[in-house]
Amino acid sequence: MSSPATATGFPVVDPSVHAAWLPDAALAPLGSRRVAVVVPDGGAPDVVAQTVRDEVAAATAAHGGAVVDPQQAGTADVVLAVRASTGAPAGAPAGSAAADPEAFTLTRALGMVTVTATTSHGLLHGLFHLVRLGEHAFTDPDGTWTHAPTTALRMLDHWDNVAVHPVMGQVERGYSGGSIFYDDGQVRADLTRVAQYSRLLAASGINRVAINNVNVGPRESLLLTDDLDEVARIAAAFRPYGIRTHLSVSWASPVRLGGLTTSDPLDEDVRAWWRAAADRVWATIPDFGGFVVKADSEGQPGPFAYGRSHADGANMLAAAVAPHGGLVHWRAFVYDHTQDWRDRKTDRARAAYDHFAPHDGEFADNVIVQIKHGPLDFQVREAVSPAIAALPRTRLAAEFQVTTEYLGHQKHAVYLGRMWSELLRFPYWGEGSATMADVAAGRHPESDGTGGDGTRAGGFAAVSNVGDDVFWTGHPFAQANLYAWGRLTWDPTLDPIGILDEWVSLTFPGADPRVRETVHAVLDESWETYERYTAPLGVCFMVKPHTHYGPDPDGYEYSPWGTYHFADRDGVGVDRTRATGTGFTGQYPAPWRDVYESLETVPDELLLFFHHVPYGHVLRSGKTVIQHVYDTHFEGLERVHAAVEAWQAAADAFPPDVAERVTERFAEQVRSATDWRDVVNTYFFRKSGIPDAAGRTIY
Ligand code: GCW
Repeated sequence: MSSPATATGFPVVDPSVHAAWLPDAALAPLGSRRVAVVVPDGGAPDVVAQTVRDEVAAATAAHGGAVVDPQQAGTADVVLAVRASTGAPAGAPAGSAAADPEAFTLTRALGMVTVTATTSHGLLHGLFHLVRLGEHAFTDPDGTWTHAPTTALRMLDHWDNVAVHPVMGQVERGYSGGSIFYDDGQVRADLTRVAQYSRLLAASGINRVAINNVNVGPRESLLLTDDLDEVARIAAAFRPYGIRTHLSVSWASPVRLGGLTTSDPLDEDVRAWWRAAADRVWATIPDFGGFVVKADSEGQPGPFAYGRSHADGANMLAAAVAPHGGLVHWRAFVYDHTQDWRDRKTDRARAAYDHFAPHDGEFADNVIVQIKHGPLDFQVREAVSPAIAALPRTRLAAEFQVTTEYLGHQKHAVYLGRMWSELLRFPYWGEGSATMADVAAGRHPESDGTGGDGTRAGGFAAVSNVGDDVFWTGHPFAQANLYAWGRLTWDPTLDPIGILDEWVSLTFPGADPRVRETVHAVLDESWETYERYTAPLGVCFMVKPHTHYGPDPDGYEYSPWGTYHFADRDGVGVDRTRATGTGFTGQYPAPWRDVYESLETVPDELLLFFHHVPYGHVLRSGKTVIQHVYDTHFEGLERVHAAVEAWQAAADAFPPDVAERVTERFAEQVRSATDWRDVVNTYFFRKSGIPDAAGRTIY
């Protein structure tokens, strides 16, 4: 299974769970060398600096290297140093890489490797950078490189419940067992896994974690008050690796917990209640990050009940946390979930923009409006959210989902690095323009007329896929998604296939080359494979209601959730044009508002997201829509079979526990993908009456 804990008892690891991308052997290249850690004298080192020391001590003890006294640093192979200046050019402009407190500089010269940073956090990132580079850190050509994150806010959100929810379970949309934080109504007594998790996250680039579900139930509400000491224990487990803790809070807390009769954000008692609550939180956890809020969304309470806006609500909380330097992540996932399916005018895709764009400029400086990457809900293929481009004077976070709610529940092998990379690089104002990642990093081109200098960043957030499963993520290969998310938040321009390579090198150090080849064969294009056998051409939501696993083309068609595809005997798709549809295309800046509006220019893969077309409509690929549906569904399953063959030929090259779990998952993927192929093909054949040109079996 995983590597044994080192002789020093550090790092804190549970040897009975999989080591993910930090097995002992991943630290061998560093640990076999003579390493000096130099942190400023005077007083005790801060907790993160101590972590760097402990990591080095443990690695060198385990792998035959040595800790070199800082006074003798000149004799070491590796020097890790916090210095007031990293030697980067003097007067580095604010916002430049060298000025970032998490930045580090690596220099390889004359047989010595030096990593310098101005803070211990930067040094910790530099340490893990060395780990990632492996032997290359020491053997590649000489040079100097500075690395800095694209944004200071790189967050994971847990949808973990304290009490087991009767429908959603311990972890909402969690497919990896129970919660690492809570067990059946309580914070766990043993937080070893949280400590181990924080180390994995720090090594990937994450620096903030929200520890409870955005749907905040009565039991979960108490984390803010009665259970603060328990939250402090969790924060203490994260702190050594530089990760700050955030809480999801219920908008109704003043009523639920404070005994007030209202949660009206303009009510003075309500404001005082939140101020006092925030004071207690920061008194208990001085480096606490802030609150995440899902308000007026899917039944969660919010300011609408008092005739107040989202800006009123968010700003009231912002005022309460501001004296402590706290943040409010206010989610924009606001739409009518009690829609009448007969109502053809209401378009859920429009909702985030319609609710939030009018309030641009009203949100306080410490409010971050958190917007899902797509206008619907983490579908395998949907358009990018136009709201992300529409609030130039608001700090925005782009929200993603690492847990695969709509992408196979970590039973299907689906690598999401390429999908996220494509979304993060989406140029909102046309080729070469600012991207989704730029906007999240505070570089909106219309920001205050300055082009955005990065100082008003909202960063990135994503829903974690981790649970108490022995592999952390159910499917061992779903670890790659968590790793890739962290890496892309640090640098959204990284090549996602290169990230997968890093993950393989770290997770399976020294493995048979077939391991790397097989991971690539199975995962590189697995996103497109999944897309091929599920909902076609951006039509979205053909999943089974509630569980969101497996095919059910009409599952949401006559429901209140606002997710319809309008398939009939003649055609399919949602008319979101300005000319004849819901007008959604008009929410995009040029050129996309016109690119998506026109059948001539809309990309094939998003055709049915924007247009309702007859089955005989010819795609830009030259195929009809109906033939495309049939072909992709047959091909999708064939690609799964090919992945299984590649897997079976090399399974023996993987550790036996990994091999066993992956083999088991593939059996389910084949079953489920077969179901998808046949249900979707049969559905469209019965609707349209048009046979498959290739005469294959459709039921
Ligand atoms: O994707 C949907 C999920 C809900 C979730 C909601 C949200 C936490 O089906 O389970 O609730 O989104 O993002 O708030």
